[in-house]
Amino acid sequence: MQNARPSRLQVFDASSASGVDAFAPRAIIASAAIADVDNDGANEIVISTDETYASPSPAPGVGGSGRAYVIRANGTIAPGWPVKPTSINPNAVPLVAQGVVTSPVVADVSGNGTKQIALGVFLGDATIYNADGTTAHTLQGTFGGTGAGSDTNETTPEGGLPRSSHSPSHFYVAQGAFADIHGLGQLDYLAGEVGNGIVGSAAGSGPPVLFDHLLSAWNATTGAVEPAFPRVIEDWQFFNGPAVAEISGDGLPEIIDSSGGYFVHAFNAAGVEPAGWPKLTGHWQTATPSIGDINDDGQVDIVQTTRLGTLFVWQTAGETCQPDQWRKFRHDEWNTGTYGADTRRPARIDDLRFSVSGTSAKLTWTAPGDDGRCGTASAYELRASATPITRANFASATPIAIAPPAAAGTAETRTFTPPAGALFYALRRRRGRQQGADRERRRPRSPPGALAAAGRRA
Ligand SMILES: [Ca+2]
Ligand SMILES: [Ca+2]
Ligand SMILES: [Ca+2]
Repeated sequence: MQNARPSRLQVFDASSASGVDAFAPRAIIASAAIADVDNDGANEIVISTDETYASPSPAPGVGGSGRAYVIRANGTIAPGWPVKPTSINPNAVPLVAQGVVTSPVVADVSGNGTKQIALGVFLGDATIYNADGTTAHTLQGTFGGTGAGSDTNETTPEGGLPRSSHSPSHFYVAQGAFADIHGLGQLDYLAGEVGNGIVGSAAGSGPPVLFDHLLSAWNATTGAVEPAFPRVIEDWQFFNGPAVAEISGDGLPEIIDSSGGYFVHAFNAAGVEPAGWPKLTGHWQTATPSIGDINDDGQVDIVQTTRLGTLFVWQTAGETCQPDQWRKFRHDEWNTGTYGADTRRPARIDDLRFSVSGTSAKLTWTAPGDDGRCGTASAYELRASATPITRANFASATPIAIAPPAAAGTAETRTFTPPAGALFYALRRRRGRQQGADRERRRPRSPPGALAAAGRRA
């Protein structure tokens, strides 16, 4: 996607579609989501734009609306789209605060195959739309009064509960995410927001008006505000947003969220941060945190870059093999922006050994997982040949049936009668079921595993 004016939505792989072309009269600074929104077997492109229109307005003479689209693979706009979310001021700052500037996020909230899409226009309400463009939930950012979120129980200026006087909250330029923050198989929608004071601040001259910066969370099924949210954070979330993973060792996910205010927070569904959090970087952060086990020690690590160019990495107590949540900007390695998209290959088999025992051949290796070194792959494909086996000629080598995979990390041994003349063996594993209950009902497509080869004498 590029943002020359007028903007074009360009598909760069010409073989994948006949062409998606110009439709937006203004810039696109959001990233597209790619998902089979209508569950017909073909992916759609979900994209929002900087377009703004004077109507429909939330009130006469005030505000306007933005636009977001679902584009089918043949380049046409899907029925019911674009949606036209309304704002009290959708045209505040050229490019960065104009229309729907942040990236739509997608999830199968109800688990029936069709997807929901969450997005927000600048100074509007975040909204969850159905696949057909109808509104599932307008996410009112109301909070406060008494109890959670009230002035009286705000305990800290940062990381605490918002001031009720700053209700309602408004969507602006922070990114959103879907995640199962309770670990119960029900999704929440998360987004950075600002308190209502920004409306007075935007109204004109005079002394600065203070307002809370917030991390908001709603039950995506009901649209209700989570009781422990929104949380107050220090500063603007300028095109960054939350990432989600279990990092404390208690099995319940944390929402990792940063801002211009130098801190990286890790709130669980109750709004509580683990010991040692938040982290101080001392810099303005403009990137969504990324989560993965970068040193392969079985526990996930959190990576945060800062605007001044420092890269922070924190080790955590969260198991590497955990249900997938929202581990980076745009969710996954393919940047689908879609909760549940499974883009992880099985880990490489890197210890394949071959030996001969009488008339039998024997292969040994350590079982890879289904997602990296996690889970159980669905099948092995063993091939033999008199000549070296490569990815290109793998399919033409002689297949040898062997028993299916054991769980990741298991020592595997298979003995078999070698085909006549076989000198080389190659082993590949195929993807299996998703791990975690909430992933079993989704049907993502997955990349095949890499090839492991062993050779010599049969
Ligand atoms: Ca489709
Ligand atoms: Ca936790
Ligand atoms: Ca690690």
